Amino acid sequence: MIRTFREHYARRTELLNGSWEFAVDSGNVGLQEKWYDRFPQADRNLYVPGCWNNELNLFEYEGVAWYRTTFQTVQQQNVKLIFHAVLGHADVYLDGQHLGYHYGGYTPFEFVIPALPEGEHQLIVRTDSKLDRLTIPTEHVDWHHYGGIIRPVELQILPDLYIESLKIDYDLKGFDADVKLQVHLKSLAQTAHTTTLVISADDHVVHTEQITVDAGQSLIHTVIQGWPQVRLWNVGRPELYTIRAAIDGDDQIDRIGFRRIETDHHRILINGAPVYLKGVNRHEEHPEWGFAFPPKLMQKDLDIIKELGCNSVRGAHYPQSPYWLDLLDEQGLVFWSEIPMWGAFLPNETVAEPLFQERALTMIEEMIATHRHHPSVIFWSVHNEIDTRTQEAYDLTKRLVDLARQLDSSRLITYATMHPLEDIVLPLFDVIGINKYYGWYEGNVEGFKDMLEKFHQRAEALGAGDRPVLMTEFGGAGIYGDVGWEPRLFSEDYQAHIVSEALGIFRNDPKIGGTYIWQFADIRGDLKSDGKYFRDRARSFNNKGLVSEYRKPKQSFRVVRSMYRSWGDL
Ligand code: ADA
Repeated sequence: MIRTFREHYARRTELLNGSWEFAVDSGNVGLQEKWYDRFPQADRNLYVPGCWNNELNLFEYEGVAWYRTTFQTVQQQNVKLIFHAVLGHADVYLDGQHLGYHYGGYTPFEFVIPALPEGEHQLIVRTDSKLDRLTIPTEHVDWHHYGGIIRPVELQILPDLYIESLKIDYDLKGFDADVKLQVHLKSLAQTAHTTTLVISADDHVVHTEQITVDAGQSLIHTVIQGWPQVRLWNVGRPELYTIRAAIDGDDQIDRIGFRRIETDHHRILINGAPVYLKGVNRHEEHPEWGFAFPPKLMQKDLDIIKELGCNSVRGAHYPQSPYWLDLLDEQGLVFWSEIPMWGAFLPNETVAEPLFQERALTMIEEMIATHRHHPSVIFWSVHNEIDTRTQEAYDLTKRLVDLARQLDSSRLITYATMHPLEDIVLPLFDVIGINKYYGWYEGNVEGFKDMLEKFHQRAEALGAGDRPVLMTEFGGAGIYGDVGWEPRLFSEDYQAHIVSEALGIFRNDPKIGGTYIWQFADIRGDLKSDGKYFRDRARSFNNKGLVSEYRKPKQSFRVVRSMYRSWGDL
């Protein structure tokens, strides 16, 4: 499942999920030997979507690997292949031809193949999960960076005139919305085609029109309408609209929710009402599935997060599955979406590199294109913990922020800083996220008070004193099952102690608009945890979860639940 609802009724779609042939290419000989033509003897079959680092004897493999499957067309057909997410570098070959290359990991890319002949087709993907100084994330990152085709591969059959995309924007005044619907039509035909465009909202037709698209042309058709008295999407009280654009033989469905996002008096306002954000950081990761997180477990993660009393989730540290965001849309939780630029050890030379910057800009663009219709998403975050004390970071940040604003002015632009007292980028943002670990990496929990006092003064001095501040990371490790009589380091007791003390301090600071505990669940740690970068990776896991990697609650979960639940949403 890609979404919780169907995206097409008219278009034929099929998931190429299942058993694909798989071969590791550690010597990187596949390209010279043209594996894309004659796939080698496969090492084994792997289930797609999946991560190879969960499979036998591939636990630590980082590098190149090849996947192969076949599919059938019953007549000559226009075909679209959508890769909903492949980690790292991906080269796609169809019947021995290179279709294209994509770099990234958590966003879709696609190819349209007009008039593909009838018969069996060989689809090959070369992936490379290797991290280096210019990948995003770079080689120094604090999660296990898996390899593989982590989200579904989809095959679609397109008519000669098809809908390339549907984009919906709106302006909201009270309960009245000015809605802008943009239907992007594409022709693969030899002659002009006239079709009837029908747009409906929740099964009511709102617009019908005859449209002609010339042979081989592309056309963006815009419809602007006033929709009075819309139902508003609110935290805890979600209201969704299903929008369908249909032409003869094709359609595209998406969902939106109407809400206005603002800030005032250090609070996030949704539809004019302040909402105190009670959240956790969630990696979309599990010991058995890696990043190929199955929908059933997303539902369970959400149930646990709701049980905890949260109204918000930070998607640490990359764009998460559309299915997950659909669930948040449906349940009325708000989401922080970010690109995987994880910077605690990111050198300034890397930050200034053109290739690194281009990759980051593309990631922003793809994240916004993929998630723009989800009402749950209220923040676009451009990076996490890069060295925002430097001019290099300022210059890159400005480019990323400008692009995000240009692509979507309806959301708040933010980031998470680990240098709150020296940071020079504060004024660029609508909202500021602070990551600090008093009581764990530095000092004791009381240290937050002093740091926050100084931070507020500094923000004021830089002209950013009015921004809501969110505590986007804090916490400490608690090894699941390690409980005792006193709060020792690494025990569940100590973790519960520092998390609850910190929450109390933040709740009493009127300039803090919400809290995201690091983190929801324990995650597999960095492969190269040789002690050089991290000091607390027992079991090679990041053990700061409120629940274990198998989602069993620790003491901290129970303590946070009683606090979050008693706080209300305001
Ligand atoms: C950082 C980082 C997280 C995680 C955390 C920790 O703040 O953003 O990804 O590494 O620290 O556990 O130390």
